[in-house]
Amino acid sequence: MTIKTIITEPNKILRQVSQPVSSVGDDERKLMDDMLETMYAANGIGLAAIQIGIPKRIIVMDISKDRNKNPLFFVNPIIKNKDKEKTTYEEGCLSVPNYFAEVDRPKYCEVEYLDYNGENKILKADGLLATCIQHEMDHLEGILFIDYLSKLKKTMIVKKLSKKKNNPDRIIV
Ligand code: GNR
Ligand code: NI
Repeated sequence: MTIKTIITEPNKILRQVSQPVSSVGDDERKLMDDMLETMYAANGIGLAAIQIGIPKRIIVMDISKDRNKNPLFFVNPIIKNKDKEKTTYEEGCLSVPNYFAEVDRPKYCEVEYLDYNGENKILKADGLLATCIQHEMDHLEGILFIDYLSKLKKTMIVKKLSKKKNNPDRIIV
């Protein structure tokens, strides 16, 4: 397994729309292994393939808090159902390092996808799991959480990231 470099804003690659995978084979599993290792190394709870520069509809996630890892793999995910009710979560993104902001998203959703073995699955998600899967699925469309902020906040973040010097640890906008 290999730890890959995570692409950060501003970078046009992050705006690409990712393409569906035709089947889950050894190449895709190798990619998912590398993505998971990269995500763990960066202390993230999710990662989309485009964040390491690969425009495929593949996501890895692990929202477990303890040492008992519980990785989830999503290939070609589709949202089947989502709540009208919204929930607010303070989101961050490995491609927008050190910046955090509240984002509203549907509180509950159902996602259909292929797993690590290429088997068709449905996940019913709420709480952080629902927030995270929707954040990751946005990456597949070239959307970042900062796109939901005011133009002023978004511009400020992108400007600061493009200078990337003396970035403090954690900035909540
Ligand atoms: O590590 C991550 N934490 C997080 C926190 C709140 C909402 C979404 C996320 S996903 C993020 C990792 C990432 O950038 N995935 O694309
Ligand atoms: Ni992200």
